Amino acid sequence: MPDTKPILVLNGPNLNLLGTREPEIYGRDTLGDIQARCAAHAKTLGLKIDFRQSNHEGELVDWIQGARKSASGIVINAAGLTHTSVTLLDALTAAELPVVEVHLSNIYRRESFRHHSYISAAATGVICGFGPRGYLLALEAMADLVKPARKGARR
Ligand code: CA2
Repeated sequence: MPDTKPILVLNGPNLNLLGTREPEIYGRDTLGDIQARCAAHAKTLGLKIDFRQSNHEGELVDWIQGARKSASGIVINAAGLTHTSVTLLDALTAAELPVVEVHLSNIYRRESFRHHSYISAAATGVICGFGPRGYLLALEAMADLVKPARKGARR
């Protein structure tokens, strides 16, 4: 029986500004463009997604806590909270779900304060530096993580 719970795709503070500023770092796609690409790609992978953005750490925590029951995995770009938030790490750890951390930019080519991610300790894997395509790669990884039985399935 396939897992029908959606993948929660979470976006942290200021990602609602994508496409309006700093295109040299983050590209020209808006978050709406990325959401549309994720939805289309998820369909091809047989996944459903629940795509959200918040500028509020507590709201992200509430959504992660809810995901424990309502989602089969979490893709997260925690934005600036990546580098500051033990709280998000604790929430992601408690969710006990597969987690893929995504960043549009290659955080290791940028300022040193971006080189450390608190949330990576709760992530199954991390994808950074591929722009919006990173979200699609994360969904591909998630498809394997939530449907491991597919490997041996009859075609
Ligand atoms: O590369 C990423 O995806 C980041 O998570 C983006 C964060 C940054 O703090 C992380 O180090 C890396 C910043 C998100 C804010 O995005 C903006 C987009 C347009 C204009 C201003 C901010």
